[in-house]
Amino acid sequence: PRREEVSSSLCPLRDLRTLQQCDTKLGELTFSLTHTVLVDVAAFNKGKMLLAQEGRDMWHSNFVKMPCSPSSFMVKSGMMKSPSQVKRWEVICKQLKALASKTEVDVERVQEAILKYNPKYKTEWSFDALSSFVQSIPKPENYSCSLFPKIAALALDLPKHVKKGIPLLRSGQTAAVTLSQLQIACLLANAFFCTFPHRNTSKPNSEYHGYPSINFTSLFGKWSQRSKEKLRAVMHYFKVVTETKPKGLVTFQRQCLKDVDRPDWKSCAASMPKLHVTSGGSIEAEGTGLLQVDFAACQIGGGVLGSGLLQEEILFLMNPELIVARLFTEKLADNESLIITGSQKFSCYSGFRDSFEWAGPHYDTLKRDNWARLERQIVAIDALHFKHRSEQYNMSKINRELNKAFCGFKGQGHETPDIATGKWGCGAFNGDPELKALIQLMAAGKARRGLAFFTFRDETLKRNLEQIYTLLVKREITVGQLYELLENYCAILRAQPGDHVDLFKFIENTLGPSRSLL
Ligand code: AR6
Repeated sequence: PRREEVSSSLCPLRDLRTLQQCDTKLGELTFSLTHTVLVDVAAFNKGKMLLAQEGRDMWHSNFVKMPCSPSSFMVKSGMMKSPSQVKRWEVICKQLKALASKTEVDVERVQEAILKYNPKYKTEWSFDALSSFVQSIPKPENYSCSLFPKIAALALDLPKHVKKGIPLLRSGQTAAVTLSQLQIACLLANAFFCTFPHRNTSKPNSEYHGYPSINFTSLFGKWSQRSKEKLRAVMHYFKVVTETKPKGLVTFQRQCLKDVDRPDWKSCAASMPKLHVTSGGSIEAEGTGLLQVDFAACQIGGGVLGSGLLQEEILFLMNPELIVARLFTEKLADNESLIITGSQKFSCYSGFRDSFEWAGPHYDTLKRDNWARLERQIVAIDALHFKHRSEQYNMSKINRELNKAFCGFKGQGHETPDIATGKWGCGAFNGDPELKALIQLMAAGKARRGLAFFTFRDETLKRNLEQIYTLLVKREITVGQLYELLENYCAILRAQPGDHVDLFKFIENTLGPSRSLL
């Protein structure tokens, strides 16, 4: 009986509000100074037609420098002639057309093509992983060599599909970009063939220093079990989008929490939000329809094009359209988040890290909103990375995490879905799951949104979180009061560094155990 009473303040998953249940009052598709739409808005509103919005090339520091820009040049040295400047896109076209005209090409040809317009990297770039991948897949299910020409053809269509400049989502700005899934596929096909100019180095003084990498070269180099499974997911995506043109739109919105909007946490009178806790399931499956938290790196997508294979990288591999965010999203600052609406899930997986495996296709059955976006919303928030666990029990760090989570959770004026999250910042980033759970509860409380918390098989955390939440609710603790409890907790840890008490224990000791409530 006690157990039942303890869980009584928790809510079942079905009581949380999904995107499908929200009246978002979208209206017609519109663009604005801070929302760039890369499809023709009039044609879309008339008949849901997805045509590229006319525009001009923007070889400019506020825009993505495009591979097909007439301003993109490279030096070509001929055997007999002295070096001369040529339009880079002409070289790219020549190479990709040669690939696209074949029914099958091998990895050596792909490599040769890529290096023709990236000659500087001839000795640096390896294609070991890509060729081992192709060799490792048994013949009947090995479609790679016939897929390369199709990816090349898709990449070549860039000037046809993307005519308007793609603005960079820069730090300090709240701004959004909406593109069609076909435009994304075409951009990713270009990333696959490493055509994006000025994006191959991240040296401190380089132009795109504050941006994640986008050309796929780092995925092709070092062979490992991880790279094999990653390439399976990526190739599957290209197989699907080259067979059937995807039909919707996706919006990427950078949200910046201005100083004036920063909550005064200590005086916040909001109560605890609705909470569902489960040790089974995952954010991306059972959390479908909720705002799904991406346990992000400040460089969006983290190590997805390298060797990383944690929650964020797996999410990006299952929904590869998310990878395009790397093209235009500057590193997230402490007060920023990125919200992605409408991305499609193409694959399923099993395992995590080294046990990760691509587990086959996923067929999305989600409905689309008025803007033809699949009803899936993901928010990228990057937690702090603590080298030493003790660093996190510090109010300036806690404030940073509260504001970061709030920046991801705060709505945009209309009805919003509740949130699916879990041990944000508690794996690679070494956070304390108890502290991070409370921080997320507080941010959700302030944003007036419920939480579904997936502990990812952590039974102890599930039990303890249920218990502490019940205590907080029964004692009618507000977000501000919980903030004060955290202040006291940090003060005690500072005063008695050797004497670590768990956070939940400390709260129970302070408020009196939930048992006394029953
Ligand atoms: N659903 C719910 N919980 C999950 C899931 C899932 N699908 N996957 C993992 N977990 P981690 P971080 C749990 O380490 O500490 C990436 O490289 C699981 O218990 O991915 O914020 C990013 O790019 C796991 O231990 O998040 C960043 O660089 C815990 O969530 C960095 O990792 C934390 O997952 C972020 O690290």
